[in-house]
Amino acid sequence: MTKPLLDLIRQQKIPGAPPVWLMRQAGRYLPEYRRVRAEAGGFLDLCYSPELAEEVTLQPIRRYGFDASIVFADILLVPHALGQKLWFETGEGPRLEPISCTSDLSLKGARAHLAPISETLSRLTKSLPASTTLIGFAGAPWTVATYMVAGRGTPDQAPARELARTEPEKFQEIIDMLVDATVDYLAEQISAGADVVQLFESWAASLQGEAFDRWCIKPVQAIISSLRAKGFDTPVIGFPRGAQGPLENYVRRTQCDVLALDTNANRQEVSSACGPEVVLQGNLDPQILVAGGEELDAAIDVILEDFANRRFIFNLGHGILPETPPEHVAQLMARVRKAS
Ligand code: 1CP
Repeated sequence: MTKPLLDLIRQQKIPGAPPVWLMRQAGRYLPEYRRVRAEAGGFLDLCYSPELAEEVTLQPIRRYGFDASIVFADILLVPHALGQKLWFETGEGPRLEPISCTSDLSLKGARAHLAPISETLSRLTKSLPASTTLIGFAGAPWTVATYMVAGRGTPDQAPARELARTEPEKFQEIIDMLVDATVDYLAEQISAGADVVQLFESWAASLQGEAFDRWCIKPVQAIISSLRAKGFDTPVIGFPRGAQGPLENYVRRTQCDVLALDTNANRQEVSSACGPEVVLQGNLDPQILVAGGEELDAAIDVILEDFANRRFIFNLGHGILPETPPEHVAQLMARVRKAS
């Protein structure tokens, strides 16, 4: 049995209907997720319970038959594994005890701390349909560091940008530690069965020029080259959301295999700038998925047309919104699968 999404990345063939999955395809828009989440107690309990995390990972696959499944976890488990305090405020989101250097952090216990996520992946290799590609993931270092330094999500990432500007050596130590932890974490995920891994750079937009190069490109480049040096040829999806510079430059420098486009990326421009060896992923506006109806069908058709002559993976430009009606996801699947 072959895996259409993995095959698409590995081979140079353009298929009829593109493979499809959606960022945040497991989550609050699904009633069956909300039930398991309530049973688990807290969000972190869910992430660290392989049996429950396996179940919520499988839920959207059962419902919609996506071509890929992304392991249920969170990008903030890495700082947690390094020893930073992490908790989720109900209705608000993640909170960390802010740090400005690595002195209270350590790589030592990280692998053992993150072992439940590998266990979830290993269970999924047995429970997923044979045609479903299994995706592992981590946050890219800059994005994870923005949460570590601010202690929470911020609109402009000011605390991390400030630290990077005023104390670059200290900030570099945080980034270097994240690079090491992420290489180890992804290597464990691949060994446990991940076919592909995605690096989420959700806050690429707040850095420009040299800062973008130093804090976004170089760490991702270091992660990918370390994985290759360890003998892993697993495809890597890069997702520099809102990145200002030319995206073909990001691909060339980081050596990611797939470039995930955010909602605002210009498909035709990126498509002509990136060679045929680059697989693109994206980029339906999650708001249009909430809207549904003819507007959704039309938006899907434009994406299919823009990418018709190249290898691409259908996805959203960012995660599914919690208010998304589940039947709109079924509508999307029917529309994308009908393409040929
Ligand atoms: O049940 C709940 O209330 C928790 C909501 C939730 C979920 C379902 C959070 C909290 N994380 C997740 C799972 C998750 N997070 C997955 C796996 C599920 C899937 O995709 O099917 C993944 C890949 C992530 C990645 C993630 N976490 C990112 C990168 C992607 C993105 O959205 O930009 C980021 C920035 C986070 C941090 C985070 N975790 C949760 C929230 C609400 C946030 C954002 C906080 C903020 O910026 O304020």
